[in-house]
Amino acid sequence: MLERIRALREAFDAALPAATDAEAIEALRVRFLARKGEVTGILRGLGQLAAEERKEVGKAANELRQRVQSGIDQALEQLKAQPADERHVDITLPGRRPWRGGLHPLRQTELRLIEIFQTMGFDLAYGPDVELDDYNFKALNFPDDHPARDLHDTFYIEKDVLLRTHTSPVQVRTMERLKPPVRVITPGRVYRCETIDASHAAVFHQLEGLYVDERVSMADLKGTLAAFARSLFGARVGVRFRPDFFPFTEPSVEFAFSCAFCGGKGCRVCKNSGWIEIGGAGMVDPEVFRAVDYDPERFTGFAFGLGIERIAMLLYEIPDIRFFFENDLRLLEATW
Ligand code: FA5
Repeated sequence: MLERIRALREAFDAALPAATDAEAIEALRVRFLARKGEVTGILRGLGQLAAEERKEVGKAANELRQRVQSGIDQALEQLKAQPADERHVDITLPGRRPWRGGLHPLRQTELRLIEIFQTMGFDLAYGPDVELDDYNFKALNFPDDHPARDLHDTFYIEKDVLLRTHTSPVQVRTMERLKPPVRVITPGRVYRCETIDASHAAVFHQLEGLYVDERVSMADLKGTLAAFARSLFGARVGVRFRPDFFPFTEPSVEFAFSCAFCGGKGCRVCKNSGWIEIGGAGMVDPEVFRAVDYDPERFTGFAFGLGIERIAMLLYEIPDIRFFFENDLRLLEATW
């Protein structure tokens, strides 16, 4: 037994100088002193020895235990005292990258749209989310109790105060402020008490455009929207205009872009039509000009309002509008 203790001491003395990092020191501790360690094993076996032998072996084993313990303590002390770059740290390894946030795909889309229209000469204008009935409806030629109001399921705050249902009230606010020529776009959040599905949300974003001057025509509207579609989706995108109705434009159209998912052949996303509705547009109704004191005999203008989510769905090939609001990292990372 004494022989074994001596061999262990020699093994420990030989191994200690090589244990220069925390991991190697811990390995020594486990090998000699842990519950199943070699020194612990000897100490445990003392009970089975004859009384005289026990005394001698016990003494030697305890000395070895102390030697190992103090050797390990010293090695740990030394390790702590060493400067960090000598502690076997590979300082050439690249550091851990901090987590970097990105812009939400809707914000990225909005910024792209703003850039395209700014290069065409449109300025930016903004209006409030909490809006007066006068701006959201009345000045836009929605008479009281007119059924067109039912198209917008409105969240009312008070009788004449509401969450705007579209960005069109900013047209009125802008024309009250500026004299023609006026060329603005107004991005923003809008609210409708809608049934939510793959292409409808209750809170979503629109971008409104307004151009008023002498001799602005429907051809200018079509050319502007077609140029916009091509800047976003390339020369092959199709743009379709169909008659529609809005109280504040006459004539009015709805416009659609060919479906980016199937190239216009028809698929689940475009409900097999090959087209995705992007927005409404038209020539500003003379009634709206009268409400803001513009002379309808002298000025004409076009306006359009498009859904930013619809464009983002096409750009990033996202088949369901609800993904934008779930903050799933797979979507946020894939679109950044
Ligand atoms: C309007 O809101 C008009 N203010 C647009 C307009 C502006 C017409 C200027 C004429 C002149 P509409 O309700 O169709 O129109 O909405 C316009 C676009 O917003 C739609 O084509 C669609 O892209 C988007 N949109 C409408 N409802 C939702 C919804 N619930 N969720 C997501 N996008 C929507």
